[in-house]
Amino acid sequence: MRHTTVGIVGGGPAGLLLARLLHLEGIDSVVLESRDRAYVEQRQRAGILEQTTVDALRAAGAGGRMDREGLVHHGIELRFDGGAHRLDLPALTGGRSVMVYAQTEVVKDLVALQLAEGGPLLFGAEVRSVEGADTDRPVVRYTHQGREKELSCDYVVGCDGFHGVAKRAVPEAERRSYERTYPYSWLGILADAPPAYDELVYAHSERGFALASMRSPTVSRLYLQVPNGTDPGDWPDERIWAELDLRLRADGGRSPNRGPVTAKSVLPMRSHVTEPMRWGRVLLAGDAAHIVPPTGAKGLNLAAADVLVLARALSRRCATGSTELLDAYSDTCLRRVWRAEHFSWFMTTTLHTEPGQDPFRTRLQLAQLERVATSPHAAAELAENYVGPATPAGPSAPGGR
Ligand code: RFL
Ligand code: PHB
Repeated sequence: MRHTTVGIVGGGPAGLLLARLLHLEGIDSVVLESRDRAYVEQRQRAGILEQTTVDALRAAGAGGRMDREGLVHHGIELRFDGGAHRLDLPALTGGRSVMVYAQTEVVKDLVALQLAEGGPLLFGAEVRSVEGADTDRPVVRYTHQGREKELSCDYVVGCDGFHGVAKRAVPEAERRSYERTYPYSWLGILADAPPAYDELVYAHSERGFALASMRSPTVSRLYLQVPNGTDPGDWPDERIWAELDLRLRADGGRSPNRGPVTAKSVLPMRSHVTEPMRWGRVLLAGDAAHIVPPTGAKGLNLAAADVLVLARALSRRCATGSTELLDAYSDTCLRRVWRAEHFSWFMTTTLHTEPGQDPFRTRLQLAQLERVATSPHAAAELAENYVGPATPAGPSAPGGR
């Protein structure tokens, strides 16, 4: 049976970044990804990177194209009640900003690096189970090219997303799940149209939430709140543009620029945390352990934050034999996870309109948004959460091992 130091289940951003950080520490790993390369590289998802994620990608040697093509954003706009309010992120957070650089591009950069200089990254390798979490040699069972295979590991990291199998390595009696679903989804489109706004626009409206984001100076990414169970086929392009106009246009404001729609999909909204994030020699990272609704732009950033803590902990373990950081891994990550869960829930419930929402709730939402627009303290609270913590989490942050 093949053996590796760290078996990584899932080749999304969490798994790929972990493999890269371990490689730079001289720790070998194998990444097993069930999908093919094209699918993983084209999956439309996150767009906003916090500073610590940007720093992590640079430290991983994956920052070259990001620094050339990524768009640094110093503000976001909140639209509500017919008006618009800009949050100046650096002014409110002591100089921090975010970067717009799509997850698809992060994944492409990390895949290219891994294939060029890293350990094995197997596409089409579907993990069936992770066994022996409480032994010294956990085993990953997977199927590749029609054959059943096994990988013996010193540690296994489950980076296999919300529907992954790795979390089942934590005995059911010991696993705690916390979950919230929301009575609405997002319809997301990509359009070949220059973004009409310089910064992201988050719009509250009684017709439902809308978000104007971007992928590049020529590609817009736009979202509309829609009912759960919506069929994208019920939303021809013309209907989408008309609805975006109604929701995004503040008093005297501009409509989004229109252009050919190149992708259209509906995504449900969910909050979820699985605890603990470690059982024996199996550790969970990213969406495998926690999901946030996308309104706070936290999912990818949490995945990167977990992986930074984990790479440092595994590196300490390999260099010194100490399991101190590994022992602290779950608690260390969960502090940041729950902060992000709260922020994502807050942004979601403040900006969306529930089906049949009563006017009282709408007035509460507007009062909260008004508070952010008029109180520097409330604005700073939102901005700090949006740009994320200044340093990576962890007992030894920011850096030393
Ligand atoms: P992923 O990306 O889901 O990757 C998991 C990988 O594991 C593979 N896999 C398996 N492989 C082998 N064997 C198995 N049995 C396997 N089961 C699964 C899968 O094929 C996949 O490749 O999780 P990861 O790496 O933890 O990364 C998490 C992020 O993808 C996610 O949190 C973000 O995309 C969330 N998110 C956003 N996050 C942000 O930080 N900023 C944003 O602006 C933002 N916007 C978004 C988002 C997520 C969205 N959707 C679609 C949920 C916008 C959207 C619309
Ligand atoms: C995106 O660009 O896809 C995006 C940006 C901000 C969010 C969610 C998604 O809050």
